[in-house]
Amino acid sequence: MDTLQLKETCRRIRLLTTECIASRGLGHIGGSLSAVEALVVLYYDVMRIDPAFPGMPGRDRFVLSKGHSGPALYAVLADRGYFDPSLLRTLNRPETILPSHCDRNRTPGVDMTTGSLGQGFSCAVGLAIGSQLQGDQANIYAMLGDGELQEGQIWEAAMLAGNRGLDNLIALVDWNKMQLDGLVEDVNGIMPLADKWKAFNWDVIHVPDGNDVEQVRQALRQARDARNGRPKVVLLETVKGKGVSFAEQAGVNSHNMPVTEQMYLQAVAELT
Ligand SMILES: Cc1ncc(C[n+]2csc(CCOP(=O)(O)OP(=O)(O)O)c2C)c(N)n1
Ligand SMILES: [Mg+2]
Repeated sequence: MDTLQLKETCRRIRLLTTECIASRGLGHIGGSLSAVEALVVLYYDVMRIDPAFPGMPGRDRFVLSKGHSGPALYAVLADRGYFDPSLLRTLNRPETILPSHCDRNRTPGVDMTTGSLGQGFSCAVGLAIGSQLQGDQANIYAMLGDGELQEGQIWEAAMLAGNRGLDNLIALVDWNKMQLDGLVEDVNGIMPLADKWKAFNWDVIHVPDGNDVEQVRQALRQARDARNGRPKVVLLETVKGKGVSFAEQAGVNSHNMPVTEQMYLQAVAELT
């Protein structure tokens, strides 16, 4: 896909994500929209996957450790052909295959059940070790929230991955500077972020604009192609609520906010 096609895909994914959340009336729109470029680059450019064969042995895996951003992943999976996009309007309803947080037993294409912050990343480290033991060539990608980095379990997993030199593991941090009810630096700061990862024996790739598909693509390809005995972390500076004005303007309040059908139509008008 060229840059224009990737940008067009991001626009479509933002609409599908907003539609999905609007069908339920509220949801985690801020952290879903900030992650769109990274998800699109992974699923349309970087990962070795086959939507017709979600369980393909040796495929690359993706763990959305910030599992509350499920709607953005569901939009990508539907758009990629894992399931019918009309199901996006069943978010979090009884019997749905799309719970608000990711569940690998319910949704085709979801590789790990997540939602309890911190835990998904440990599972990703386990997948990376498992892949190496089996001798396949898979890469394991895990997306973490910047607020999620306050979880102690993240650093236990990071330490193990660094010590084991898991060069098939690529972490992405959706560094939108905000968590549930405040700025990350006000609540429990994570700076100096790059130095922390380096101290755990990780290679760090900094992306100044994590909502620029071309910057994200270059960083993720670089991380994927460097099998140098060290895990990689891609720090993506993003904007919470990116691309939909009411979410972007809500800032911290976009974390889990009401989204009506009328607001969805407003997003359609903005993004069309
Ligand atoms: C262990 C745990 N504690 C609390 C929560 C509730 N919770 C859901 S999202 C969130 C804030 C996460 O912030 P961040 O990781 O920055 O996510 P983003 O900004 O990308 O939405 C919290 C506290 C949770 N899901 N799991
Ligand atoms: Mg955040």
